[in-house]
Amino acid sequence: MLHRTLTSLLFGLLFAAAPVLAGRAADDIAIADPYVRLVPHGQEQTAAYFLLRNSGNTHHALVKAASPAARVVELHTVVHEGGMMKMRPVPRIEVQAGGETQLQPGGLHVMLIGLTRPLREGMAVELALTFEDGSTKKVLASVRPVAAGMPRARH
Ligand SMILES: [Cu+2]
Repeated sequence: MLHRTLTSLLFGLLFAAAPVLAGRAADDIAIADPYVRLVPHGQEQTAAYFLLRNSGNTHHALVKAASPAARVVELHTVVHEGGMMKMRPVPRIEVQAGGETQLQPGGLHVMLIGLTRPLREGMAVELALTFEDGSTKKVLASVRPVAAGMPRARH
């Protein structure tokens, strides 16, 4: 009887503590295959792509990105408008609990505007990704050629 009471008390405590145990985005989220599109010398902007994998039980959102490789870094998506593909800034990129969000050419991406030095294939570009809960994760994205075309910038 006592054991039973203790067990239910324990379960009660665990249940009550669940919201407190919500994981930090920086711990819950893994960044897979980060890369930056190689662009010709003289081109001032490019994009970074990666897979956001959320292994936690909390919904997270990427709200900011920064990089020493670019003067301005924005979160973008691509929209189809009047038969044209255009890039648009987005305030956040969502990652469902236990889910994945893919950044890829023709879709969501991190826009690097005003490159601070020319890119070379294989170069590592540091990205600092900040999530809604304030936690930040740093990743190294390697520069590589991307076959798919990039829509014209409309910043
Ligand atoms: Cu863009």
